[in-house]
Amino acid sequence: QPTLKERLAELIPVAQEKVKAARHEHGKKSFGPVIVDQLYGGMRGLPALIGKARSWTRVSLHIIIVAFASDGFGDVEEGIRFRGKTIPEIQGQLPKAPGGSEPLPEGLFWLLVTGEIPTYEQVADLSKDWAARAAIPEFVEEVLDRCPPTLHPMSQFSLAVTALNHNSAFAKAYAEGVSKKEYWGPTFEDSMDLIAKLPNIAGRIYRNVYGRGKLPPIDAQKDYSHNLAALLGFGDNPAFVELMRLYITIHSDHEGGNTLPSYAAALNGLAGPLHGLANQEVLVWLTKMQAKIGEDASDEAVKEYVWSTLKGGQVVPGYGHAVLRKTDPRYVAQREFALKHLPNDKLFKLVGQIYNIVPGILLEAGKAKNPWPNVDAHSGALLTYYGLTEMQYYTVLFGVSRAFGVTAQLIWDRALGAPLERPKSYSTDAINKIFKGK
Ligand code: CMX
Repeated sequence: QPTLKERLAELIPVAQEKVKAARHEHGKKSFGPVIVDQLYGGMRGLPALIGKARSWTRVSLHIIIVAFASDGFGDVEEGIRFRGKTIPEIQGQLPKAPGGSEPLPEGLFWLLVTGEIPTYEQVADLSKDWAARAAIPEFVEEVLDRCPPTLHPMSQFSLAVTALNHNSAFAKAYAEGVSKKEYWGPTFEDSMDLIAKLPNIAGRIYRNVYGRGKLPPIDAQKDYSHNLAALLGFGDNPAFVELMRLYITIHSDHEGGNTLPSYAAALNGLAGPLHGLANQEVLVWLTKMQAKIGEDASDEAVKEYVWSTLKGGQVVPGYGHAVLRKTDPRYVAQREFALKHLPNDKLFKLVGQIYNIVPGILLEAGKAKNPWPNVDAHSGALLTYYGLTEMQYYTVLFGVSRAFGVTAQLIWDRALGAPLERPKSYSTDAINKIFKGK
């Protein structure tokens, strides 16, 4: 059976030819009009990129452009797809750990990179490969150890990833004058190294910031999520390990980026409160709600609290989406996990109660285009249940997962020689001038 890199080496020339042929045949065809509102509206809905490690079909044309601030939604109604597969499909088809029922993120990475479902053996080999690459350079450990615990975990995360660039295989190959045709090889190595090292970075930040003692070593016999859970201090809880497998799998899909430092920049984008930091904000909001109206509050009391949030000019965190127009399937996957593992948990019940209440209120308020919950509305309640209660840390886990999607795209960007993306901007004066008298 081929390794991931061997399989990629087979797939890349075929994909290169396919792109060449598509450009030859369709290159000069118009993709439709761009309207001024799309310029003011953050380029939403503007077809401007080709998805490379996602689906090659119709859906890839719907992806949104802002490379570091957007999820890869295939279809706004249907929701997210990974290489054309829905979340329930990947849950059914990807290999599981012995005794586990959630997909292994190793398999998801294989799927994102190749478009194919791997065998269990191929996934197990990836687990071993990542375990072997997991150590981080000593100076990166020192950078993290010297961060004050008051520095937000996401800032620490971004710092550490930027520092990893010191050992970048791509940077080295580039400096040595590697041919453009060979770019994808060192990029693949960087991607594998990055993913492999994230548990040690995330674990170190968690333990440093919250005083949780020393990191255990990586266990080369265990899968990625098991090691991540162990580094955080939850390796003895099989349900938490399962949660990590699901969590890393469903948070992964994303646009690409150019280099390791771009992934660090992506982390900074993810750390915005209306984006990835919303999973922290949801828990902050829920905790404040519980403090104000109690743990078993009535629907009326919850409604009043939601309205008071809106009237205070704030958003309801965890609801709405820039692209999606229905309940986020990643929310659904997490809800199903909760129904299986923690059906009677009070916080989960509150999350469910809010699910019944908030969409109606957002519809009545009449502004949000999507009144339904997004991925961030649920994850914090699951982590809290297992004792990972430090909400400021949550987006770090989100960022670990995102590396899978970003690097899968990155490898293909290099393989296909994708250009830097440079969307053009206009001033309002220029818009007025262009359309004067039209
Ligand atoms: N609560 C209150 N108002 C909301 C809202 C919410 N959850 N979602 C949207 N709105 C408001 C917007 O603030 C906007 O108001 P203004 O016209 O006054 O500016 C209006 O409804 C229209 O917004 P939209 O087109 O529906 O949504 P956007 O594409 O502008 O923004 C998002 C999308 C996610 C930023 C927004 O829905 C939001 O702020 N949600 C809460 C934060 C959140 O959960 N973010 C996580 C998203 C998932 C992720 O990216 O990780």
